[in-house]
Amino acid sequence: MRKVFQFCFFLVLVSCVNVSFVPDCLAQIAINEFLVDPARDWDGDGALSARDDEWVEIINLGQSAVDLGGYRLADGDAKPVWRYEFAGTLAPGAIEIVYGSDAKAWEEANGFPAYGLSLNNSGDGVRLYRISLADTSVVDSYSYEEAATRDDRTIGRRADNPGTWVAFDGYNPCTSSCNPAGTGCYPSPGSINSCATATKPISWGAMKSVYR
Ligand SMILES: [Ca+2]
Ligand SMILES: [Ca+2]
Ligand SMILES: [Ca+2]
Repeated sequence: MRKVFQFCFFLVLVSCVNVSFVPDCLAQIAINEFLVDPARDWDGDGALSARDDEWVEIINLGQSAVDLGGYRLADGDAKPVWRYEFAGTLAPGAIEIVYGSDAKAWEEANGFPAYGLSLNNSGDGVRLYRISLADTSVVDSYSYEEAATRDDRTIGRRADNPGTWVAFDGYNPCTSSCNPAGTGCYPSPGSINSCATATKPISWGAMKSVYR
């Protein structure tokens, strides 16, 4: 029995060490990207709203579909105040996005104050919980500082390395103060966090060196 335990422990250890390639240590359903401080009409209702245009994405990092019943979002409060509960099924690799306006509608329908996702611009947290019978547990969470989320910057997981978080700052390039670091890439609401349109400023000297 002891050897079996040791072998299993070894497997867990190996899988954790390789988190950058095989995200076994990450929850199957995880926070993928979020926007705290909207400066444009992200939910497409024609109006800019500090509440309604916030958004949070979740992703299924596993190999099988997951029933999202019981998965809920909260902000960084020590005692969770529920902002949204997911429903339906999320296929492997699929992403679901929740706008502040979706959270507001859920709150109104379920008797909670209509604060939307309630992600404080000055620093807060995004937490994904799962409620299963009498058990409520944090599945994934991320605490952020103000700079990395200011005016249309998002924070999200790298698609090629989900254990690493970066800032998607294409609309509002980070200076050295961003934590996590900026990428120059744009936010990708509802889709894989891509860097295909990276536009980090490049100096004339660096550009000339490419053609030498
Ligand atoms: Ca906010
Ligand atoms: Ca809007
Ligand atoms: Ca995305």
